[in-house]
Amino acid sequence: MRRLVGLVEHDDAKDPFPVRALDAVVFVVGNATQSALFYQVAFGMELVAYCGPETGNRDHKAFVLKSGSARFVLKGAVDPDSPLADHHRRHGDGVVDLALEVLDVDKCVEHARVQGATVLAEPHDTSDEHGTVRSAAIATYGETRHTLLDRSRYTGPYLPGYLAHRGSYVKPADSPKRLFQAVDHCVGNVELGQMDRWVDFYNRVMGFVNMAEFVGDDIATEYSALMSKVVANGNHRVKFPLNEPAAGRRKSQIDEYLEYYRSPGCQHIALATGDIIKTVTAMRAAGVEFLNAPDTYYDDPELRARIGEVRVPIETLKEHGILVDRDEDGYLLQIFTKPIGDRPTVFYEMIERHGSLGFGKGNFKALFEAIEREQERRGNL
Ligand code: TYF
Ligand code: FE
Repeated sequence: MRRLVGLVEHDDAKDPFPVRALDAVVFVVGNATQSALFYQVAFGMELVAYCGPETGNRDHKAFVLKSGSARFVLKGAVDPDSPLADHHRRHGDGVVDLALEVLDVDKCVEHARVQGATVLAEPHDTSDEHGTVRSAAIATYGETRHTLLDRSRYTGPYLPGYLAHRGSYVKPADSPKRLFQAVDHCVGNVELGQMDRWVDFYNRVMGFVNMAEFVGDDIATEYSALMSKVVANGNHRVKFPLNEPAAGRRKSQIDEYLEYYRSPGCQHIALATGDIIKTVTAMRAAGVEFLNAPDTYYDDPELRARIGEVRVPIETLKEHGILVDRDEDGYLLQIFTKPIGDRPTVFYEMIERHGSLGFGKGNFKALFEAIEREQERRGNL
């Protein structure tokens, strides 16, 4: 496997909250049965596990999908009185859980508790014929949680209670093996003035460190009125940028999110691909809509000078609407979908890194202007 870009040496023994990896992104959606098909057809994901009424869960259905190391879990209420139905009524489709694989659930929870975290589920074991998973959960921004899992004693397809399940969708023989390999980062939107509080939460409670990239007042207010800082776990495998709205000329895209999500929550998930051209071509063919950079973006001589040589001609990037940014470590290619649900809330980013550890700072102007054009079309500026 190709080395993951940007991992750093890290001594887990000295970490009060050692995180191995992102375990899963768990969504509550209005129709998990149909969303599961969307992620197979349009995101090329593989359905691997299921629980629902047929397996003894009368409350909701849950579909587990994989692409490389990325795992998505889609939950939809079956019982009209399910808490998931209330969650969906309020927030629409969204992320309820950024689950983390940890080395020692009890140690992490104890540290989190001492640091003032809200423990939503105490450490406990669940078991089936495939073994035992130890897990717990702590609260983060809005109604989002971090479930912490130790699955070292478990060999089943996901968690106890889930059955291996392939469904009936058959991928066309000529489609790429997979469209993305991993989750690169998960971004949270928090309320005005709360970003530093949440950065502090990740520092103190979860031992995350601050990454260099941030968007301050200066850039923010000029284009799209947001501020952003990035925290990462010890080895930088798990990266969580945090945005807050800033007072700008117009309504911030973060305000629009908060208004429609009705609370802080996860704004976008960035998915790492080794071939963004192939990925975007396949996703577009399946009907996924992406934000478009204006042609002037690619014709800008300053941009061309700054980015230098990348692995494809700029004309190809222009054809596909892919953005490019370079920093001292290398470059990255990225593109953003429009919101994937009915509300203007959650969207995806596809990212191909070539050394760069950043988040596309050089693209913020073009990107935020494209987001504003969409906001305007929705009447939310
Ligand atoms: O994750 C990031 O920081 C980039 C840029 O509302 C970004 O993907 C930041 C804020 C935003 C949309 C994209
Ligand atoms: Fe991003």
